[in-house]
Amino acid sequence: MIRSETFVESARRHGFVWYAGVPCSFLTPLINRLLRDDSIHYLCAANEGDAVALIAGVTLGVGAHVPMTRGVSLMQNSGLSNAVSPLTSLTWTFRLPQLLIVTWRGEPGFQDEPQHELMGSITPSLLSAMQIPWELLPSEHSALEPAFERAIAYMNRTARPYAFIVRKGAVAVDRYQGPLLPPERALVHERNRIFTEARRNVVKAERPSRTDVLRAVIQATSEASTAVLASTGYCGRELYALRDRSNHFYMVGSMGCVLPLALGLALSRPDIRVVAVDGDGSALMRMGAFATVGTYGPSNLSHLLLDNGEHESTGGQATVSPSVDFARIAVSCGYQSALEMDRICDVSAWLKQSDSQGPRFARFLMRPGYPPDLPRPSLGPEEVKTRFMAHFARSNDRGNI
Ligand SMILES: Cc1ncc(C[n+]2csc(CCOP(=O)(O)OP(=O)(O)O)c2C)c(N)n1
Repeated sequence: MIRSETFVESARRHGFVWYAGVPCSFLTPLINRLLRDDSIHYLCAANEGDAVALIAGVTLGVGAHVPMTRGVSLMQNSGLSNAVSPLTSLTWTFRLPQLLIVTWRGEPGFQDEPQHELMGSITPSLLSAMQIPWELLPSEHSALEPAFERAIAYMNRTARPYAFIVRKGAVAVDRYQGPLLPPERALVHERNRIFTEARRNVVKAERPSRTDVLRAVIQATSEASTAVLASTGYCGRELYALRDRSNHFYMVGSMGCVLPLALGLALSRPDIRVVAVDGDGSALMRMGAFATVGTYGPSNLSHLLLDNGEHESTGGQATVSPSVDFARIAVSCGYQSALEMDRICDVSAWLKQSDSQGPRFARFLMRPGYPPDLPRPSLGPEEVKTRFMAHFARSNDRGNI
C-alpha cells in the first residue's frame, strides 16, 4: 500500500504540483491529503473531461515557462468516459502531456457494483485504444520512484499523457478528520454584478458578425501579453483567417473545452491575460465549467461567448441559447461580472478594462454568417501549440508583460 504522503512528496519531486479531478472513494486519502496542502494546487472539476482540459491549460502555461512543473488529472474509471473527447482531440492532438490517475472500479475478479462491471472490464483496453500507456500504481514505496520516472520519460519523449491505474486499497487509509477547506473564492457572490448593453430589440440580422467581433478582439488584445484561445469550429478558423498571431490558440476538436483550458492557463500564468472565445453550443456542452471558473477563476481570465444561437460550424442547427440567461448563470456561479452586449464598441471597451477582481464574462449577441472559402489554419495543432508556448516563454524573458 502507498501512503498518500509518500505519493504526494514523490510526485512533487517530479514536478507534479497541479491537480484537477473528480473524487473516487479509492482516492479519498490522496485527494484529502492534496486538499490540505497549501503548496499544491488542487481544483475540483465539474467533470473529468474538464479536469483533463484544465490540466492541459496548465501544461500550456507552465510547460515552457517552468519546465519542471507538471499536472495530474484524477478520476474514477467511470469518468474516463467523460474525458474521452479531450483525451483524444486535445491532449493527443496538441501533444499536451499530463499524468492520469484512474481508479479501477469493477476490476474483473473482484466484487463491485453493477454499474462498474463493463467499464471495469474495458478500462485498460480503453486507455490503450486512446494510445495512453498505463501501469498499475505500485503498491510498494520502492517501486514508486521508478514508476514516476517511466511516466516522465514517456511524457518527455512523446508529449502525451501517461496513466497510473489505481486498484482498490492501493492507497493507504488516512486517519485525518480535520476540515477540507472550500476554495477561497467561493464567497465572492455579493460583489458580483450583471450589466447589459445589449439592445435586445435589435433585429438579429443587423447585429455584428463573428468577423466583426473577432476583428475587435484582435485590435484590443496585445500580442505580447494576452493569450487568445478560440473555440473549435468557425471561431478558431475565422480568428486565424483574420490574423495569425503567436498568442492565438486555435482549438480543434474537444468541443466545450476552451473554458477549462483557459482556466488552467490563467491560473498557472498570472503574468498574462487570457481571453477564452467560446461558442454558445460549446459553452452549453460543458456548462459545469462556469462554476469551476466562478470559484477558482482569477482576474486575468475573460470569457467571451459569441452567441449566434446556432451550431453554425456544422450547418446552422439551432442551439437552445435563446432561452438561457448566460450572464445570470455566470454571476450565480461566482464570476465577478457579466455583460450582455451587441455593439462592437462594447467588446473593445470590455477587453481593455483591467480592474477586475475575478473572472469576467461577456455574451455577445451576434448574427450568424461566415466568410466564403474560410481557410483552416495552415499550421498543424502541434505547431500552433509550440509557437504559442515559445511566445509566452520568450515574452516573459523579455520582461515586457
Ligand atoms: C464533442 C463534439 N461534438 C460535436 C462536434 C462537432 N462540432 C464541431 S463545431 C460544432 C458546433 C459548435 O457550435 P458553437 O459553439 O455554437 O459555435 P459556432 O459553430 O456557432 O461558431 C460541432 C457540433 C465536436 N467537434 N465535438
